[in-house]
Amino acid sequence: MPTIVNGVNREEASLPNGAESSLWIHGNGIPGGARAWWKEASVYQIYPASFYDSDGDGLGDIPGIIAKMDYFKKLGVDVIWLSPVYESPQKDMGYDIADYTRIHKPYGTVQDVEDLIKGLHNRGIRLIMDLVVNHTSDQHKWFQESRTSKANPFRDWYIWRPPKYDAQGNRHPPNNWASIFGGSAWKYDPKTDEYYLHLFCTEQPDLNWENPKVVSAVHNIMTFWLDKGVDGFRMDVINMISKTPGLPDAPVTVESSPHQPAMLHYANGPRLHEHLRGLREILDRYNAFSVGEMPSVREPEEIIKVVGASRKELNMIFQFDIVDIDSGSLGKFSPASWSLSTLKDIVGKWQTFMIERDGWNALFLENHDQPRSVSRFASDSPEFRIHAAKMLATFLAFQSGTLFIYQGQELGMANLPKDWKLDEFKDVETINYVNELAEISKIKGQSFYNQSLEEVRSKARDNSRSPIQWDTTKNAGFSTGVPWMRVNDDYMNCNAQSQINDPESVFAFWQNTLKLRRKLVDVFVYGDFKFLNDNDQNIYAYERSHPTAGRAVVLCNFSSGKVAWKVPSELLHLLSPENLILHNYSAPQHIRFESLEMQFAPFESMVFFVSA
Ligand code: TEU
Repeated sequence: MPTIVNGVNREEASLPNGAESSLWIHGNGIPGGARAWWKEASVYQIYPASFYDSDGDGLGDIPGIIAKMDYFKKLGVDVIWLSPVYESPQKDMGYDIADYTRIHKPYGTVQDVEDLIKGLHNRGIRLIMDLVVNHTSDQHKWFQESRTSKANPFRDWYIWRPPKYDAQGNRHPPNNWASIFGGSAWKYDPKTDEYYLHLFCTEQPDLNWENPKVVSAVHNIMTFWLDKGVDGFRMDVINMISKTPGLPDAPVTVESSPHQPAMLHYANGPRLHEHLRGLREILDRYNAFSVGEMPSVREPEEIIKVVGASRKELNMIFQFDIVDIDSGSLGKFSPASWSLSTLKDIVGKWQTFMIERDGWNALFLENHDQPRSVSRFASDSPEFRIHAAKMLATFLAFQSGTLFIYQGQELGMANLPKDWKLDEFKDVETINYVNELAEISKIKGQSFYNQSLEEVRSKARDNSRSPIQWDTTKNAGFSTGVPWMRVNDDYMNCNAQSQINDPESVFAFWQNTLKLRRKLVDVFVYGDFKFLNDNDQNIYAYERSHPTAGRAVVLCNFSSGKVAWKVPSELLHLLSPENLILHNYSAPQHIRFESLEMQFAPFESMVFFVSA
């Protein structure tokens, strides 16, 4: 019988090559739990506006994506996640949906989506779409009806409340919740003398999931697309659909503001799991994939209720521990430095927790809401960008979980230049914040404004929304028209055409990484994880192992310096050149055994493997 400690099967795994036994953490005796296609998959996220413009109107479109299907095949991804392409006034780049069963005209048609599904399936690639059902656009017919009168049948499809009045008779919102995009989370509608809730921008009214008709309408949206062959969904802020009954005020945590962060009242509310089980029933009819986006929730015990295999809710979720690592106490645009030891703690926590509890991770460092990871977590300087992008690929891709790559990450695309004027930034979150900042700075002064602006430039969602850099022609080959957003100036040095046939490119490195992950799936997807939680502030080292498949060690230098790393004695025999299976430098790396030290070049990463 294996030794059970705290309910976890902690046995001395019989490691290959007589390596010293180590404490390996795995769950139900099967490392990584039951096998499934969605666990082994790598997912490539497309932000349609910026991917490829086929008709020269300056906006990416679905025919443009269809034109690039062989690119996805060449890269070696298994699933495409398509950010919203539905009919929308585009106040939040399509995350404000006016009709879930029609396509935003500049993007194409439903037929184009069907053609995309067919073309991808013919290439053995699946398609998941974005399910944005915490809110709609204020232009959705449901909301247009809802706002006409309190007696309208659609009134209760949204969250309306009467005003509050103070002793002086001044009108106020129903509670003190702040919108995530700034200001109050309530918008007053004079026609019916009530406020409606919008956790995001005013044009994104929250749906009322207490209304069974809303739940049923969402189920119908899912089956509409699943019946067309869509293979699953990424579910936008799905943990916000259940709010605290009574919508009580949030505690005052920002003294200077009348509006307070209220995540405790809208993240993972009391009926969330009931609703998620309802969505899962639909998904299971199609063996469909689900990844939920769950900002503002950190507790592993809360998250395992969603992604635990036995819970029958979602396959996995995006949790925000890593992408919030540099958010200060006043939110994402307030400064905070981060350390490698914090990153180690986060990754170690989630890797071991999900293996122990038969849950599943979604692995990501970038998406359309985040800045470029090479700029944020490493370096986008001309000297280091390529090695740094490859090192981050190594860091991420060999962890246990489903791997997500955001468009352009496979090329090592970087943040927008620091000297761009603010009018190049198009995102509603950025614009709202900069306007708010201008007001605050009237009190806090110019230096506060300048410093805060630097944070905005580093973290704005716009950084990852500039057009994909395809080649060195006008607009980097993205569009023959005027791009909706300016192309990054570095496209001459960073573009797909110069990389797809270059064995030393970031693209080629991702190709190899995905091949290795697939080839050693028992180790890298299903294997155990051992975190080397050493205090080294430069080297991130972790081990993966599967009793019958073998053992791997992943080493990443997160610094721009040449560093020496004291090799743990139990790894010495493994870290030899003949076991090196992936290296982001072409020059061979030699380990100096006598001093038990390994020398790392800037942002150097290596993966060593020995079979069982
Ligand atoms: O984002 C959820 C969310 O919390 C965002 O506020 C995000 O975390 C933040 O912008 C990080 O800076 C989802 C979508 O991914 C985002 O694009 C939408 O704007 C938002 O929901 C509303 O649909």
